[in-house]
Order: sequence, then C-alpha cells, then structure tokens
Amino acid sequence: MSTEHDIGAVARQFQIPGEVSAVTPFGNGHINDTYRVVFERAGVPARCILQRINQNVFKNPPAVMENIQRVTAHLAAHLATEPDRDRRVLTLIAARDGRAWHVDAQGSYWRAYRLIENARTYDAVESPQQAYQAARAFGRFQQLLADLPAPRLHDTIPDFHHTPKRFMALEQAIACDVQNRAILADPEIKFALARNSMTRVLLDANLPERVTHNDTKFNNVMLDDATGEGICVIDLDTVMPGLVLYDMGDMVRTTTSPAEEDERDLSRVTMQFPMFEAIVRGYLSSAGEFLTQEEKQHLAFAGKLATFEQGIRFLTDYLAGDTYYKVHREGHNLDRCRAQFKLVESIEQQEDRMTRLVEAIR
Ligand code: ADP
Ligand code: GN1
Ligand code: MG
Repeated sequence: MSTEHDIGAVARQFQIPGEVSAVTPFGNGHINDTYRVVFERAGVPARCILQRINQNVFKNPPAVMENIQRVTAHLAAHLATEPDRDRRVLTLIAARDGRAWHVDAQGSYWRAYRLIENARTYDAVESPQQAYQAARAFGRFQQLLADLPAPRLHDTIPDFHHTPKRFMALEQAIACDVQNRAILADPEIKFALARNSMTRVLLDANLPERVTHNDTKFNNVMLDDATGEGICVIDLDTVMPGLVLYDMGDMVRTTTSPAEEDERDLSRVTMQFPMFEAIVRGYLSSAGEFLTQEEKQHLAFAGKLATFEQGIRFLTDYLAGDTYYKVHREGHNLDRCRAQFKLVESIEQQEDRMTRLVEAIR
C-alpha cells in the first residue's frame, strides 16, 4: 500500500459530500492499491472505494478510465429497469474538476467508486452454487457488452492474453536469469517448456474478438450477502477486446480449487469436478445464446490454457525479480506458479471427463 500518499486528502478530491472519517486498505488484489473510505455528513456515513492505478502495469491510465467510463455507462443503461440496479454495476464518482480521475502531486492516478453494499468477494470458492453464480455473472457481463457501440475499446495492456508471447517472455527470463533463480525453479521451468504446444490453440481456432473482462478471478465478482447471487462484476481495468475463452478459463483457474492461488500445500490444489460443472452451467445460462460452435468446442480446454498461462506469468515474474505482482513473502511468485502448475496437472488428469460434460450440456 502506498504510505507516501495521504489517502484522506486524495479522497477529498472527489465529489463526495461530508468529512472523511475512516480509511482502510481493502481487498487482496495484486495490482492496484485499494482503500475503503468512509465519509460522514450530519452523522450519516457514506462509503466509497478509492483506488490508485498501478502505472507500472497500466501505462496509459486515461485510456483505462475511458474504457471504464464507456463500459459502466453501457451496463447501467442496460440495467436501468432492474431492481437494485445501483448494486449491479460499478459507478464512478467524478473528481472535483469533473473528470473520472484525479492525479496527485506525485503523478499517481486515482479513481473512486461507490461501494457495493451487502455483498463481498471471496478468495477461494466454497460451493458449486457460488461457482455457478460467478460464472453466470461473468457471462452476463459479456452478453450485456456485446452491443457496445464503436469505437473499439483501448487495449489497456497489449497482447494481454497472447499466450505464445507470454511463453516467449518466460524463455527470455530464463535466458537472462537476472536473479540467479532459475536453479531454484528447475522443475517448474521443465514443466513449462514441455507444454509449449498448447499455447497457440485458441489463437488458431478462428474465434471472434469480443468485449471481454480478461481478469475473471473469483475475487473479481461480488456475491450478494443475502442471496448469494453474483451481483456485480468488478476490476474493470482489463476490459478490452479479447477471446471469451480466456474469461472462461480464468474462472476454471480460480473457481474450481478449494485452495487459494498461493497455496503451499499442493495436495490441497485440485480441480473439483462439481465446481467445473457449475461453472459451465452458470456460464452457458447467460452466454450460451451468443457463443459460436468453435467457442463451445473449446470450453473444456480453456481452463487448462488459462491456468498454464498464469503459471508461466508468475514464473516469469519470479525469475525477473518480482517486478509485476505484489509479493508478500520470499518466493511468493514461485509458490503461486507451483499451485498453478499443480492445477494444470489436475485438469490434465480430468480433461476427457471435462470434455464429455461440455459435449453433453452445450
Ligand atoms: P485489484 O485490481 O487490485 O484486484 P479490485 O478492483 O479487484 O483491485 O479491488 C480489490 C478488492 O476491493 C476487491 O476484491 C473487492 O473486495 C473490493 N472492491 C473493489 N471495488 C469495490 C466496490 N465498488 N464495492 C465494494 N468492494 C469493492
Ligand atoms: C492480477 O488485479 P488482480 O489481482 O485482480 C492480474 C491478472 C492475473 C491475476 C492473478 C492487470 O489480477 O491478470 O490473472 O493478478 N492483473 C493484471 O491473480 O495483470
Ligand atoms: Mg481484483
């Protein structure tokens, strides 16, 4: 978290009435700095989410914000007649100068959202119902954005899910080995290099470009506290043109194992079939109508690829000296990589059954 920033002073740059009464670091994201800020006016509290955009990762913050403004406005228009519509889409709070962001004296970009009340995110899935709800929400998100008018959204991170380029970045990190860590990751490097052949499959599958979320981690969807419904998709920095199967795949990666992403006890990291089935059913319940045959054919494969891609991204960052993801302990990125590769193995063992399930219900 950025201690050098006075969070209360930043919060006052947004059009929120009242005085700042509390600031708390919030969430477990790897990229941005997130705070929950409470404002009080005449004893009545109002809560918001304040975020500092990570400019090491997002080189063009105004482009990120322009995408988010267009996407949230489009979603809000679609949801205008729904009950509880304010909790179903993120709402940006304007800065005092009327823009959707504030730039502080250090040049950092900040944004504020209304806090979605009576809902929360989870770092690990607990039930197939939760998996179903998350997948249904991400599918609906894609569906509602299918008619987003031109122009094309900005690529906030170019080639974000270009797995062959991720693989090349890994090869480069192994060759440079700037921290002399390759020796410590020898089994993981061998595991990765043996699986190059899967990296091109989706790019070669003649799939349509759509507006996708690109970071469909289980903790990027808020589940309603009372009903468990997947009520709001959050973390919109990477919403841009992409392939829906990477969204599907990242759900499988983050919503089938009972363990967290950085679990060190690898015996706990497994692809639980009932969770996979719930994801497929939840996703098809909202996205089934617009998916092409080619997309449906690759639904079962997507999880293996996305999990592998994430594993090589963590491994690359480990070898490069932890410059991209926030780390909280020695070897954290290597632990994360190991958990991803364990999950890839678990998926490989169940791949035939996963394919048969998708064939049966698609
Ligand atoms: P990161 O890119 O770092 O993952 P997120 O946008 O996902 O950042 O936010 C981090 C966490 O903050 C989320 O997992 C969620 O728990 C919480 N959060 C984010 N936005 C909101 C919101 N509008 N209302 C309530 N909680 C939120
Ligand atoms: C990052 O922001 P967060 O923590 O939701 C990353 C994703 C990774 C994820 C792995 C912009 O997501 O791509 O899949 O970590 N976001 C970016 O947990 O790189
Ligand atoms: Mg997040």
